[in-house]
Amino acid sequence: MKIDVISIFPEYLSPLKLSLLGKAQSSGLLEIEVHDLRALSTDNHNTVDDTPYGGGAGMVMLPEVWGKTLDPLMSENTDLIILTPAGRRFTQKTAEEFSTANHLVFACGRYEGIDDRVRQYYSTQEFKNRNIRVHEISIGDYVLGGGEVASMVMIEAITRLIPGVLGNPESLSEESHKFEGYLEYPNFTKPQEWRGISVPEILLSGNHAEIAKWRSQQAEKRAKDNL
Ligand code: 6GU
Repeated sequence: MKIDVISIFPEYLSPLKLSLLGKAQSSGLLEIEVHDLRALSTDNHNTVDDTPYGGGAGMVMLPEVWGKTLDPLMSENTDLIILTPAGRRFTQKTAEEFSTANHLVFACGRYEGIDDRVRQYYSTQEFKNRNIRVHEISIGDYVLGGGEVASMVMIEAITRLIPGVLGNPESLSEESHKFEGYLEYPNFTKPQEWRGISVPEILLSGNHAEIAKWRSQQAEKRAKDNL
């Protein structure tokens, strides 16, 4: 999978080089490229935003600099993801859908967002014919300063579903088959007793059927408590 991320703060995305994502890139499973939006700004001040038509608070990101940056990245079979708190909610299901994608481009907006004509332009028939889709996505009901952290959340959730990226593929199939990716039971390891608190007896019993039953009850209880 190829991933491009565009931001006015490319250093903000440096964690993408670390850990499992770093390994997946050195092994060639994944290629992540971060682009500085200001690299293609046209004036001396590297302006990327201006006041909104119609008035109101804040600044809007200029379509021209986004167009110049996105045009060379829009290859055949690409999903363009515009990060915005007004977008469709990102879930485990969305992560699964994007995990089989060929090429993801993340457009990280700042300020009050990107001029809507950028979304409109890359949604036209010309781009549909080239197998290019545009998505506006939010990671939850709260407002962040920009799309950078949201893009990293999505990239981590999506890429760990790519075969070979996660260290232990067992943990993936347990998640998806038993708990549909979001419910989990509580886990314990050594020692058997820690600060006066013991590991639940059932987990030491060796009775795998009973352990599975207990775990699914616990997962269900957690899901209810979190409502
Ligand atoms: Cl994708 N962007 C911003 N700025 N805030 C958010 C978000 C995205 N998702 C939730 N809040």
